[in-house]
Amino acid sequence: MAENKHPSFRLSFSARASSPSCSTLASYLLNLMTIKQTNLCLSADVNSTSELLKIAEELGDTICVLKTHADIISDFTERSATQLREIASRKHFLIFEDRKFADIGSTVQKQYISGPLSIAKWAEIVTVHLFSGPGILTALEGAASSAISQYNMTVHTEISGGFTEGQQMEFEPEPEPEPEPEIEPLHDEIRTKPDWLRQGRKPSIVSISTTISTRSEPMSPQTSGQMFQSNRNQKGYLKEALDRLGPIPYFRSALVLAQMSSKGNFFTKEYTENCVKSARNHQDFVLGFISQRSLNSEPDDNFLTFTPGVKLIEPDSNERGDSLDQQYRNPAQVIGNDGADVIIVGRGILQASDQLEAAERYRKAAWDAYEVRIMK
Ligand code: S5P
Repeated sequence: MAENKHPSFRLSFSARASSPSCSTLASYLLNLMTIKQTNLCLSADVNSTSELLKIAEELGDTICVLKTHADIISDFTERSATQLREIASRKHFLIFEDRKFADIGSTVQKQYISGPLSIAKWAEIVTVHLFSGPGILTALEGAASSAISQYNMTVHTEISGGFTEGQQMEFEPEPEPEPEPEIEPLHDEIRTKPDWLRQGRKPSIVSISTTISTRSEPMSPQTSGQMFQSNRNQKGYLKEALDRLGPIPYFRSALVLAQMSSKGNFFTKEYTENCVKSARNHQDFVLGFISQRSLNSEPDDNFLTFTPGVKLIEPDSNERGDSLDQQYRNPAQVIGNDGADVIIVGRGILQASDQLEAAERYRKAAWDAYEVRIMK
């Protein structure tokens, strides 16, 4: 019953983006979703870089987030990440590496920022299990802060221009590897949210091909929510609104796995509640949850709910899962009834004969369910 739902159930994404409790990245994502009218995250569970880049290129306009499992891509290198980042900035979606960190703090810091994957360099979002206790969030947040500081102190040349339709993809030569960032403890002055944002202002990012040092500039509150109310029918709206939103800010966030979609999983109510309590202590870093329903319960909670185990299922179909205990529900059910914000879809799109048509169907189903929900 909508009457008993948390306020975030009925608030628009753009209104939630303006909330003071919203981190820079969450605010950016919510505004991006509003502009592109998509709350679809594609789970790009493919085995090669070429498949990954092809699907990102072809479906990038329909999604707000692209989720990877880099460790199943047989030829994944730093260059794959650079190429994916180029598509993400041109097609406007965030990258989410579904790493499911679960070890002690010292180990996850290394897994996050170094090794062959060096995830912190290219993925805005990662997933984390809290089996090892809430300290894992402190560790990852510290490593994220170090990666951000390192980035801000380095001169970056971004690929500009992009590809024109039909142009063969040619990629930049492998860049010189950057030195591994030193992992610093989380000091108050090194936070993922800068002072100007704490004062209630949202970022404007100046887009130039070469940027030095701090890239987020304080500025007018122009980029607040209502500016991004959908008005897609207006000619040129999409490009203009995306230009105004600016490039993806260099921040890092985590999604806490608080519930899973698989049958017979061992997640208990108490464990899920502890995940939420821990997340509240890391609001700048925790974007939200991987869960089957919204877990916002305190008045100020503004976590985003990403829900996997989603498929467009015909009422009389028996496709409610796979042979390995995955369970599926419809977008309307998870968004409309259970307050999910973003649906995560893999095989429902990847196995379709026309992936673009399928992605558009999922995008529309999820967006329609969201619009109905906020009008309740
Ligand atoms: O509880 C979960 C959590 C995750 S992140 N259930 C899931 O299925 N996932 C991920 O979502 C899973 O690792 C896979 O990448 C995706 C679902 O894929 P699909 O093909 O079943 O849609």
